[in-house]
Amino acid sequence: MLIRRPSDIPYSEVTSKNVYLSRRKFVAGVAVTGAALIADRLGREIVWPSLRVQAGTKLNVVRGPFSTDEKITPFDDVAHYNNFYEFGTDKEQPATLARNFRTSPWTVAVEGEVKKPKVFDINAIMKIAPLEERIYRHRCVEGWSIVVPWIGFPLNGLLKQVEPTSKAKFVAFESFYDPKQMPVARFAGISFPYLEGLRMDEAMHPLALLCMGMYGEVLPNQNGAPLRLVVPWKYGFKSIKSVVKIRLVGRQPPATWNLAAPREYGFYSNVNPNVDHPRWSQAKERRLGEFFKRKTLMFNGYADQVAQLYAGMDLRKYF
Ligand SMILES: Nc1nc2c(c(=O)[nH]1)N[C@H]1C(S)=C(S)[C@@H](COP(=O)(O)O)O[C@H]1N2
Ligand SMILES: [Mo]
Repeated sequence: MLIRRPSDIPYSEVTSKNVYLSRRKFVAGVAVTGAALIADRLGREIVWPSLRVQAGTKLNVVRGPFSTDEKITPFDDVAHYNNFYEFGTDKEQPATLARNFRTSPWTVAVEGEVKKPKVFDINAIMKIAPLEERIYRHRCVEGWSIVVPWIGFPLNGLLKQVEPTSKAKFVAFESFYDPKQMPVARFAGISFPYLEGLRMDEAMHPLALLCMGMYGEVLPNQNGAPLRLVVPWKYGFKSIKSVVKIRLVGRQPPATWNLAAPREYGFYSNVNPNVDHPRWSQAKERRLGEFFKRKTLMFNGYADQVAQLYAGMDLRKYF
């Protein structure tokens, strides 16, 4: 996990905010009907359920809550500086090595301590709730951050569909893994499938986003298509990509980085400038595309929304 110098980053100002905003205006011009939530690149509506959810497909979105008004990071930075170890450990590898990743058809099993376990098709998931655009800060434990207009709806919208029982205390997430499509994964030094977990109240929190798109479009493969989590008050590795299984459970589930190096990566992994990683400080961060570092904020700036989830917990012990 190296932090690259700004001069090493090739895509910095390639897509400006203006280009993104004009794309957005284009999307806004597409007619919205109850049935068709998606349009293709020419703005033609695609009617359910024939949709193939493919990177770059335009999405019609409503404006969601919790957005920051900070400068949005250029699309090309966010799509070419990735951690997705299944497709390589260098930041620019996933954009190339995930190009032919098959994300359609795609299903997600939601099971465990629930009254109505179900295997959802990705198209059915996208119909559960209106797709919202939410501009969130994202802070990687390696010390870089980005501001991204994600598209999705609260994770709790999916969880409510299966009716969790009172025994459900945590939610376990599992990524897709296929060594044939991900041949370089075996050099990554972590085990696959990639696993993550949240406490039930964290998973039900309205900030926790089930994410299917960014910048007005279906997610690029390297950003976790067709479905990922975005948990903005936690370090980036909690935002698991390309999810295929969600299991509600009674006990704290295993999580990939916590398994690999438990002293370095805790289960909670809330962004916390006062608790350093054993090998590097978490007090500051560098926004992709910027030169000077900025101070990292408690809970990544979402303390007003989430601090009460951790009232009375020792955040040095539960890091
Ligand atoms: N399946 C999977 N999910 C993953 C990772 C991964 O290697 N595999 N990396 C995590 C890390 S460390 C970060 S910072 C974010 C990066 O998301 P982005 O590439 O969209 O910025 O994805 C997270 N989710
Ligand atoms: Mo990360």
